[in-house]
Amino acid sequence: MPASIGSNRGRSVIDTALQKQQLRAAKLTEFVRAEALALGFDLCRITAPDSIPQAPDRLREFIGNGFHGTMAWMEETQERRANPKTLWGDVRSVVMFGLNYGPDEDPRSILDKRDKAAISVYARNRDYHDVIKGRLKEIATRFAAKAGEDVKVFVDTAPVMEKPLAAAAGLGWQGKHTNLVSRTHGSWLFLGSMFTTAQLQRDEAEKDHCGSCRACLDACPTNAFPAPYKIDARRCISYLTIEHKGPIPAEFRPLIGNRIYGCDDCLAACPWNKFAESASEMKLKAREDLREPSIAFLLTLDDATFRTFFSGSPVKRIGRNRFVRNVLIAAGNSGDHSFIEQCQTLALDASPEVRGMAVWALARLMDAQSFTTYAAARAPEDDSNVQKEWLMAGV
Ligand code: B12
Ligand code: SF4
Repeated sequence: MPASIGSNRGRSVIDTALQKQQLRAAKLTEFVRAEALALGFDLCRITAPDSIPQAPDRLREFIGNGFHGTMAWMEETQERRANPKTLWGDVRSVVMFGLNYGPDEDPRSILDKRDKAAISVYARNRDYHDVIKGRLKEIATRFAAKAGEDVKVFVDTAPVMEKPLAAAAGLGWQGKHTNLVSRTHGSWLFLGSMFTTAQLQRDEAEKDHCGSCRACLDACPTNAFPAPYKIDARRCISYLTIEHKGPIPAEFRPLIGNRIYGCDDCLAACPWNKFAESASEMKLKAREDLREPSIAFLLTLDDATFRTFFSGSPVKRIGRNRFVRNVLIAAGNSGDHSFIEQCQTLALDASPEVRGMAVWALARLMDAQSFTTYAAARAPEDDSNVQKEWLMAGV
């Protein structure tokens, strides 16, 4: 038999095998997308594990600059975070999911209501980690059964660079505020991912549509963007109120206003949000009592009432002391003298985190004469951070 006939036959065997593989990939891709939409995700697109070659250098730069602050876990997981293949050597496809959580009204409207406290939109209901993880696990179970392949699902806390991967999959692009922006859902998207050993059809990356707009950069109250597309987390109110333990650096306290858990200003400023409305019935709705909670009420929370009030909410994660520390900053910024009595009670709290911030709030709310008289009668203080607060208050 002439060699050319043999190699033609060989080629056609390979072609048929390839066609079969492609058909299988197409069917599995269709399956995962349909499951995602049925479970209430707004977007589902696929990328390759090696689609973010620029991420390792950018993450190195971010950590090298110290922009991660005290989030030591970012440093510890750097290698795995920057490269999906290092996290899981067998992964062949990365499926990225987006869930719209666009608010019904402009979340900035509460910032002028000085007796109210602003909880960022993402934290106004059940913990999105639980919601998304639950849905991802359902998809993963069905997908693994259908495909006979291995899967792993991740949301937020795993060492996965969700934003660059979502951009590579074409869910949107990383905006100048560094978050993913979508043409259909603006800046209000949660992200999650499913890694799998299955070969799936890959989607195209999305282009950057920020243009010359710099609304998000100008909206930031603490100037947390050293340059477009780069964030110094140490200056971000989200980091300061959620991740940062102990006293919040004094320079940021007046700028925090009444934002007591996270911040939405850069997201809310994004012009692409006009497309964020979603008719989905599975969209997370805000808990009514977390839309505009009163500072006076939140200052009364002890450990037990805090846990009950924030049961199932992401806010619970930071614990009562850090939370009340944040509420005291809002009280100190309010100019509302009716909070003085509550702040005086909290200046005697068992937690130094709380006592210190109560001193700061009192120094702002009381007139100089009354504060001096009050300080002269203060209880002895052995915590060095609280002692510093009294010193900063001029006592
Ligand atoms: C650490 C973290 C934070 C930190 C640091 C923020 C940050 N931007 O990294 C803090 C606590 C401040 C934070 C705050 C918030 N977070 Co957060 N956070 C994360 C987490 C866990 C890791 C992010 C990370 O890897 N950062 C490291 C840096 C280096 O990576 P990067 O941000 O992608 O940085 C890239 C750019 O700088 C880019 N870059 C550099 N130069 C250039 C140049 C150009 C031209 C381009 C295009 C890009 C580019 O390259 C870098 C690497 O890709 C992710 C979950 C996850 N596992 O991904 C959630 C996540 C990013 N957070 C989220 C949310 C919702 C928030 C808040 C809105 C919460 C709130 N309301 O308070 C704020 C938003 C603040 C902001 N403007 O980013 C969502 C964002 C969803 C989305 N649509 O993008 C995520 C994805 C969680 C989720 N699963 O939904 N967060
Ligand atoms: S979340 Fe708020 S503080 Fe953080 S970068 Fe955006 S606007 Fe600035």
